[in-house]
Amino acid sequence: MLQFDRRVGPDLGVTYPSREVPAWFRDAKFGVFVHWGLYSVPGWASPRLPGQNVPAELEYSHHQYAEWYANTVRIPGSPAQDFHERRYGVGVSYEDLADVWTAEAFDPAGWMRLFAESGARYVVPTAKHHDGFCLWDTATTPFNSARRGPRRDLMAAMAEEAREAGLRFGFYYSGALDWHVSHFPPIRSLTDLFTLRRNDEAFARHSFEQVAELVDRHAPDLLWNDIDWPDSAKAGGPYGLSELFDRYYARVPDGVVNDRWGVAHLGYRTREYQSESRTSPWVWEATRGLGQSFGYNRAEDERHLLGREELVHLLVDTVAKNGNLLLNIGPHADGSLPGDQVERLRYLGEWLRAFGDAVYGTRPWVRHAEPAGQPVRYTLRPDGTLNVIVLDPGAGVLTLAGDLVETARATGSWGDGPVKIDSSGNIEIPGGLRELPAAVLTMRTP
Ligand code: FUL
Repeated sequence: MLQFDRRVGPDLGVTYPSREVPAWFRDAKFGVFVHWGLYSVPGWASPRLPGQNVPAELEYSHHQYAEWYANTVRIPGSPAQDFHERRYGVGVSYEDLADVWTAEAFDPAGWMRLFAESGARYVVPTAKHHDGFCLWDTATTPFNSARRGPRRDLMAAMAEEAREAGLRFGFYYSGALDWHVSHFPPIRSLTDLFTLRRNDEAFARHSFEQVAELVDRHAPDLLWNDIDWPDSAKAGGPYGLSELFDRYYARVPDGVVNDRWGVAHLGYRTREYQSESRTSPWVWEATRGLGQSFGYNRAEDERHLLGREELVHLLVDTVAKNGNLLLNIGPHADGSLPGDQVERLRYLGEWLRAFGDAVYGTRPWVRHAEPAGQPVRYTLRPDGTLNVIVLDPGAGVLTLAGDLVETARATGSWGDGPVKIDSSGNIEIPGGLRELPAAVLTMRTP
């Protein structure tokens, strides 16, 4: 599994002041990531079951992320190359696929309504992934969705509809990797990943100009950069990274950035297919696909996807540890959303409509869980109400930690009347809550 957590660059003698993560981001808790691009046309990667590992030397030739297709397909003998030749024929390049991508079922208003209904408070589509194909009408390259394929400024449509649906809008951008303008051999290892990338001034300017276009046009609430930033821009100067941050924060004073710029400017930390083990003092964001890829992977099925209950538990666990969940959706190339992903979003939305008060706007409590015993997670509401989120309500009984029993006796509630609690501190879980993936007991803070 690839991990790119917390990359901090060398000391360049330039200060990138850390800014406080804005309250809207801390309160939002749940966002939808969208990996949709040219890579959704083949929409294929070597499928990998949850928890299944491949030897390190096969990690890239059998890459589990479908959005890496443009790289994987160039590795001789890779399963993706085989898939590509069978599907498109020898001699058809990845970039040729730009002309067959029509996105005819793209319904940005429908997407955003669904994301809002699923309980998300922000959305982060990929503006440009490592393949270099831009999903907006850019002056920087003709390799973009207004000139090729969909013939539409997809980012503009998404930004507008996101806001219409009441969502904050950010975008993902691949800062130092662009396989369309950089001519390197394919990446085959983690070392390659950080060496086969552009660091020169011309490329730094290219990245600056691309992000600046989107910042100026859409005032994004969030900048989600990936795989670092060209080194030559890190020490300042025109088209430097600090100039980009200044421009961004001038345009969006309560904007926020992530931690993947390769400099010591930590907006919030990211974790990919991974969690923190306990409450983090840093605001962080867990991200993963519903399956094992971000981009749509037609080789995946139900076995590769996170279950509905697991999804609720993932959100709750993340929030209890001071994190947000940025859950990824991988649309089909035509813009329709895979049914199994939609179904999970709806399920989460239903749970959040009932129990959102235990999630949105909360902060971590003194501990996120109990070291042993029944699985619960804790969050604290702004008014001091403690949420005890029970992850196995089907057990029928909740055995509270000793220090909570008296408070629960005095102030505990399942939402409709006082709790039934016996002398050893066991609480009956009402029948109507037992079928749920998680139920919430509230009480005043002890
Ligand atoms: C990684 C990328 O390489 C993946 O393709 C994906 O975009 C993930 C969110 O970040 O670093």
